[in-house]
Amino acid sequence: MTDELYSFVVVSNRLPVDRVIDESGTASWKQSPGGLVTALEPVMRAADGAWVGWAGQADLELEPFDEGGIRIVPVKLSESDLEMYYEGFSNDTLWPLYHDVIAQPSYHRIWWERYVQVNRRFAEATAASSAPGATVWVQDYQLQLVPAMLRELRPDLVIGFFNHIPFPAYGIFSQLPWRGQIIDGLLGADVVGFQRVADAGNFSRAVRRLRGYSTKTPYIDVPGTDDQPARRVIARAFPISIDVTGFQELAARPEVQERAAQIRADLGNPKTIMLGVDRLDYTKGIGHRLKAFGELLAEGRLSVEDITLVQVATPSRERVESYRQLRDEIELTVGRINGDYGTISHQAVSYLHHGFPREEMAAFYLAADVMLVTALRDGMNLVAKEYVAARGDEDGVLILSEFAGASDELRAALLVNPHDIDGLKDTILRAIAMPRVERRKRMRMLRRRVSENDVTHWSNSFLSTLREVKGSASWGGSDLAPETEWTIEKPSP
Ligand code: GDG
Repeated sequence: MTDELYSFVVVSNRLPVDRVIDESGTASWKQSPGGLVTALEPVMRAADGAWVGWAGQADLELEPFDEGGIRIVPVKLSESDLEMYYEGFSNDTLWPLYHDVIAQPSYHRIWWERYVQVNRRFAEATAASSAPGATVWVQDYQLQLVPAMLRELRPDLVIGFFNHIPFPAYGIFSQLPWRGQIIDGLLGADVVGFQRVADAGNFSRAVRRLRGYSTKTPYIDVPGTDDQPARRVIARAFPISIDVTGFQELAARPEVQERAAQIRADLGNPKTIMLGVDRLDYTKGIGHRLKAFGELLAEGRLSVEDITLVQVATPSRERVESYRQLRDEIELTVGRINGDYGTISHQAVSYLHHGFPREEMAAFYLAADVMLVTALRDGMNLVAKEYVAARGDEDGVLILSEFAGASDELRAALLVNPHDIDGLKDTILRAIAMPRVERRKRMRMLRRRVSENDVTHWSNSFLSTLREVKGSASWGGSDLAPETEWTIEKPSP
C-alpha cells in the first residue's frame, strides 16, 4: 500500500500497463495502448494522478511504482479471486446479464461473496491513495460496489463511475439476486455514466423500482441516513470514443498504406474485402455474420472469386466455458464455409485467431471495402469508430448493428438488425454495390461525427460534470442542463 496521496485517481480492474519479461528474465512494464490511457494521460499528469488496478498476473504482490508519468497502484488478485470475482461473477454472471441474456448467466453465491470482497480491496486501496477531497473515477462493471464502499470510507471524495457495457432493462436486471446491492453500490458515486441514453434510463428505472427514490433525468435523489447526508446523483450518457487524431495519423503513415495494399494483394486482389474485428465474444454476432455470408455464397449471390471475408477474432476469456464453446462453434462454421465454397486460389473466410499490433489493425481497416459490425448487444463498439477514423480516403462502407451503442451517433452507417439474416444479407449486397458517390457522402458524415466526439471530449465531458458536482455548494446544487450535449436521435424501428 502507498503512503503517497493523489488528487485524481482512476480505478479499473486492469491496470493500463503490461508486465513484460525479457530474455534474461528481467521484468519491466509497458504501457498498454488503450484509448482510456490516451484520454486520461494529460489529466493524470496535470492533476497528480494515480491508477489503481490489477497488474494482469495472479498472486503478484507489488509496491506502487511510476510508469510513463503515471503512479501505478497494484491490487493483488489470487488465482481463486480470478476464478470467482473475474471469470465467474464479472464475466459469467454480469457480462451475459447486462448483454440482455444472450448467454445464460450463472448465479453463484460464492462468486458474489468474492465479488464483494475484491471490490472492498479495490475500495481500500483507492481510499489509501486518495488525497483529501480527491476526484476518483471508477471504471466498469467489475467494480460496481466500489463507489458506495469508497464513500463510506472517505466521504470527502468526489466519485465518478463509468459503465462501459450496456445497463439492461429492469425486466432483465431484476433477475440478479443481488440487484439491490448493485444499485446501492453505484449510487455511492456522484456521477454514474453510461454509453447510451437508454442505459441511463434503465438504471434510473431500476433505482425507482428497487429503492423508490425520486428521479428527474438526469438526477436521482438519494435520501439521507443516520450516517450519510441526502445526496443528488447524476446518471446520464457519455458515449465513449477513440483517440481520433492518433488513429488518423497511424492510418495515414505510408508504411501502413503500403501494408494495406499488400494485404489486398496477398488475398488475391478480390473485388471486395469484407472485414470483422472483434474479441471472440458471443455478444459480437460473429456467428450471425458468418451465417449471412455463407448463405450468400450458397445461393450464388456472392462468389469467392470476388469477395473475401477477413475475420480477426482476438482471443478472449478462454478459461470461461461459454467462450470455449463459442470458439468451437465459430471455427466449425468457418471450416465448413471454407470447405464448401473455397478454391485452391480463393479462400472464403480468412480467419485470424490472434491479436495484432495497432499498425496492422489500421492496415486492415484501410484494406476493407466493407466493415461488418454485427454485435447483438454492445456498450459502444470502438472498432466501428476506428474504421471511420482510419478512412482518410473517405471510402469504405460501415455496416453497423443497431444494438451497438455506436449506432446512436453513426447514423450514416448502413444500420442492421443482425438477427434478421435476410436483412443482413441484403445489406451486405447493398454495401458491395454502393456507388462511390454515396460511399463518400456517408463516410464524410461518419467522419464528422467521430471527429466531434473523440475520447478526450468524452473524458472532459465526464470530468467537468464531476467538477460541477464538486463545485456546487450543496450536493443538490448542480444546475447542469439535463442531457444537453448528448441528446441523441432515437433508432428507427
Ligand atoms: C468494451 C465494451 C465498449 C481488438 N483486437 C485487437 C485490438 N482490438 C481493439 C480494437 C478496439 C478494442 O480492442 C475493442 O473495443 P470494442 O469497443 O470493440 O469492444 P470491447 O473489447 O468489448 O470493449 C464496448 C468498450 O468497452 C469501450 O467502452 O465500446 O462496447 O464491450 O479498440 O481495435 N487491438 C489490437 N490488436 C488486436 O488484435 N492492437
